[in-house]
Amino acid sequence: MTQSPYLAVSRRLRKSPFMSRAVANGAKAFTVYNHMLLATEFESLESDYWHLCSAVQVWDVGVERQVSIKGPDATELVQWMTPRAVSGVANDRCIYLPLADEHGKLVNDPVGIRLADDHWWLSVADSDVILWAKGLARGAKLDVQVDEPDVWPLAIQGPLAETLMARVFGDAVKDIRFFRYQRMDYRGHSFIVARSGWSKQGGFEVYVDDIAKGQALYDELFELGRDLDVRAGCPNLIERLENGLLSYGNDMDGRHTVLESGLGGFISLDQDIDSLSHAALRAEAQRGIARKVVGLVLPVSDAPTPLAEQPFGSEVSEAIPRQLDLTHCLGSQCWSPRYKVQIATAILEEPLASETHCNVLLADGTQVTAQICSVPFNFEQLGVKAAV
Ligand code: THG
Repeated sequence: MTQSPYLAVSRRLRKSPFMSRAVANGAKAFTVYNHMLLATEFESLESDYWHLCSAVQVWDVGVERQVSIKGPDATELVQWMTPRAVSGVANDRCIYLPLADEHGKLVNDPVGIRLADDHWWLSVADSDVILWAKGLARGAKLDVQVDEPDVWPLAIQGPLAETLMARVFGDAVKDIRFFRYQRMDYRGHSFIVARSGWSKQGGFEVYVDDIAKGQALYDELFELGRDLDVRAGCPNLIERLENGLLSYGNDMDGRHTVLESGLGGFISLDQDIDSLSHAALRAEAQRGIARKVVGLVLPVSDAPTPLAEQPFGSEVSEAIPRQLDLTHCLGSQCWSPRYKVQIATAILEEPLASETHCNVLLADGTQVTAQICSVPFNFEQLGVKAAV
């Protein structure tokens, strides 16, 4: 039997200051994200999921790199990069910002953090936003400094996250509203603490900019959370897909426009803003959106079945295929232990995208009928009941 290949980890795969703790706490699998390693699984995808939905987890999300944009023209540059209006964003706010190029194609979808009138962090998903930002700044001769500071976010997620965070930071964390942040003292260091994070179970993110204090914080969260069954965790595929959190590079990428990616609700097309993608996106909205991210619900009864192999670069282009070959358009997929169905995203051309059903050819050659729906999934509307 041939041994399966392993990933050779060199210095180019950067590590966060919490890497050894994640491994000691049982991280089993990693992916590569922003040239760093990101854990994807601890005990198992499914048991991580149930735990996340019922307790509290500490996630090393140091891969969420900060692109710092600072200077008199900082807001001008950020506005150029996103079709969402940003000038009115207050200095204690986080805001979800689709970034798009002059064709309206999605470059990234960071959380923007406004630190000061002239200072932003873009907490980026997996693409090299910093190079694009530097190029735009240079080309337009903007007075800004663009760099990547040593900041490694830690996420505290789950229904008991607030209880745990209050034990460490005091009851004041309870006053932080969704997508707002406050500077909170921890052993004499001021950390940015936001109510945010890549799950729908509630929680916080601490932007760790001091390694020693951050590691002490990590350890203290585990000490003070023992009775809450705190565990190390990571963004969970099942939880985020069930709840419709899209992942750049998985569900959509630089080949797709902001509107095709289903992010039209997060942009300001009716406002006159100076943004690189504005004209292209307005024209697309007027013309009609040719394809879009949809959800698929497949009545596959047994646990994780691979739906299709997905070589990068292929795109579906037929009109309504009688039998959809997911090789060409599949995004993320997982088995939902709550709803006992397979769920996935796909990018489908119109008019197929607006249909309610299609036949899908699975990797093993069998064919099933899938429901097509919008994302986030509305399981009740689809007639899919939680089994637990
Ligand atoms: N936190 C931080 N940085 C990040 C992420 C994060 N960088 C990478 C990635 N995640 C960026 N993408 C997203 C996508 C969705 C959300 C956050 C970051 C999100 N969306 C909410 C939703 O869809 O319900 C709320 C959006 C809103 O209402 O504005 O939270 O998680 N630091």
